[in-house]
Amino acid sequence: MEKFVQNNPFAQPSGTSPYVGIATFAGYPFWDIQSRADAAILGVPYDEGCSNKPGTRFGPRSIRQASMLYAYEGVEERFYDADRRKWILRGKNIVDAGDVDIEPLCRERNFDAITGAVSAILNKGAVPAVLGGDHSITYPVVKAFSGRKIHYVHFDTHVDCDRIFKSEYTHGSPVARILEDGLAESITLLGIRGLANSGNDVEWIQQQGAKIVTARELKQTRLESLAELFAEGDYYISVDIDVFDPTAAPGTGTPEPGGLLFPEFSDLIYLIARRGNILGFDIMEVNPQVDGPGDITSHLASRCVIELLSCALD
Ligand SMILES: [Mn+2]
Repeated sequence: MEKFVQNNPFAQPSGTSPYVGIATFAGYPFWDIQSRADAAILGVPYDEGCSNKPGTRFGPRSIRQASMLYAYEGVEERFYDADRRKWILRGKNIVDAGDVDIEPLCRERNFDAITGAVSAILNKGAVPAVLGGDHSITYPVVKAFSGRKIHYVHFDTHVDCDRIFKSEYTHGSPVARILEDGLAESITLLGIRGLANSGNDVEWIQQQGAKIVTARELKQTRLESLAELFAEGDYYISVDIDVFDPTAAPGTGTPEPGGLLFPEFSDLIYLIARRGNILGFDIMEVNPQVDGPGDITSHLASRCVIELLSCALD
């Protein structure tokens, strides 16, 4: 009878049923920190920086759950991208590093733990793939890249350089913190739109040298002519799920009409990957508490992670 009891709940799925077992990202194995990995998924269930609807602390768990849709087959058979008619991530060693241990109301301690966990992944030569959480945590994540001369690309409805709130560490200000600390060679903000941006912030961040391409501009510009935006070099890509249109991503705290759809996003990150190396990335602001039927926001986020993994590793 004992043969029917799994000794290791994180054992590689046999390749038939995505609903069996404890969810890791897409059923990838839990990380044994001594072993080599090409990329490591890291959850950061922190949402104390949120200024509107809370709940993104449940984002990592929800994205993992949705990502099990892609665990039908064993890792050797993954993945065939039927849309691009090619194999992606074949032979890549991807692991799930679990979550950063978050303590309520300990912002400094939590940010240090986040920087530490990302540094541990980088020190092993792996690409960190971070699941948020609210967008404030991109700042401690990017801190782990200090000294690496990264180009920082920020997909978001909002410019995230708020200078109104008394706290400097809300989900509305990671871009300002990254800029001030000199963590990025360049800053490019993509998909900006809507009425929830302060006009003063939009003008200020451009005066600091950041490039902005609005959602409407992205839709109306030929992809090839956007290539010159991206210098050759190393990249960190941060994705606020609210860059997508709310019809595609309703499960987020600050939705705004007029956003991107998945093929547009996919083409943009492929374009960036053609110009440079993606050293790390995050998907932030998925809030399953306000998601639509079918958990579509978590499903979209999990698909974005796989797309970004492919751009970073293939
Ligand atoms: Mn944001």
